[in-house]
Amino acid sequence: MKGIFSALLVPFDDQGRIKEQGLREVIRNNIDVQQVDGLYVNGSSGENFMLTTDQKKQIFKITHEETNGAIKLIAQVGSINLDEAVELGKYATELGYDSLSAVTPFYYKFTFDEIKNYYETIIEATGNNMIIYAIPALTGVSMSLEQFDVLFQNEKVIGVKYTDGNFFMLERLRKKYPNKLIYSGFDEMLIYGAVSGVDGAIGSTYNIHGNLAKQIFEMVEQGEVARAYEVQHIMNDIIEKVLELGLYQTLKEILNVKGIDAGTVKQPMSPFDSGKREAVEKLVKDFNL
Ligand code: NGF
Repeated sequence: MKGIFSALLVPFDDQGRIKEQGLREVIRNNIDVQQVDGLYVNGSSGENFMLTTDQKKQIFKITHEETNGAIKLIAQVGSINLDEAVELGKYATELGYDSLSAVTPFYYKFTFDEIKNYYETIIEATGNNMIIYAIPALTGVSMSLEQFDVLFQNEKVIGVKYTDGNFFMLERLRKKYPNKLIYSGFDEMLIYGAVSGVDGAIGSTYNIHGNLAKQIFEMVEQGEVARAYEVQHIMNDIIEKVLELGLYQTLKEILNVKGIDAGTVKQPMSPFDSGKREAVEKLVKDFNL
């Protein structure tokens, strides 16, 4: 369960339907070209929170089928509809996903006891392992070290996907929990996570440059931090441009330019602005994506 995981992008048509063949192409690119160690399925990058339960199941199924055991699979099943989270957790577990993950429940100001109960309910109903998905910038839920302590007491809680820039907290978690899996969440900060001793990283941009992320990770493991930093500079030149042009739209357009059918994003997100196509073509060419 260690290494670089792409947060899987999901191709949609302009009616918001999943493009199955395109999804298979995006998965193959991750396995064959980016050579990532695993996929994080139905996360933010999969536009999960805009999908129906059936669509989420369809994505779990196609991904499981296409990967066919070649790489590890984490199923993000979190939802503020706990019944849905349990249903998806059971579904992914039956398919054979290596672990579940669930975003901290958001929108309402849930108490910590409610958050704890949410995780325990999914774990008890599925019997599967759980990776906490902490992403305070989007959920507004920022957990303290003491709260992580409580959740980590459950041995089925095997780790955390930590999408935050609080490296003090990351260091504290690493020191206290050498045996829990910690995944770094912000791709543009991968090197800091790697230096802090994370077990892996999960991110959207690895769909287009997972190979660079793997280099950073391996170089840091070999103590070659200066070289790793050079690669992070390259990765961040790409990410900076992607963020400027629109995150998921541009990642998909990069894949489209490369001949992989990544489709478009789902409404209410706006589709890629075709006026920016030339900038994307230049990015693909300049960075040999
Ligand atoms: O897309 C976001 C939103 N974050 C992702 C990642 O942490 C979560 C990150 O890779 C994710 O991809 C998922 O749950 O599916 C960023 O896209 C990347 O660092 C660019 O900022 O915060």
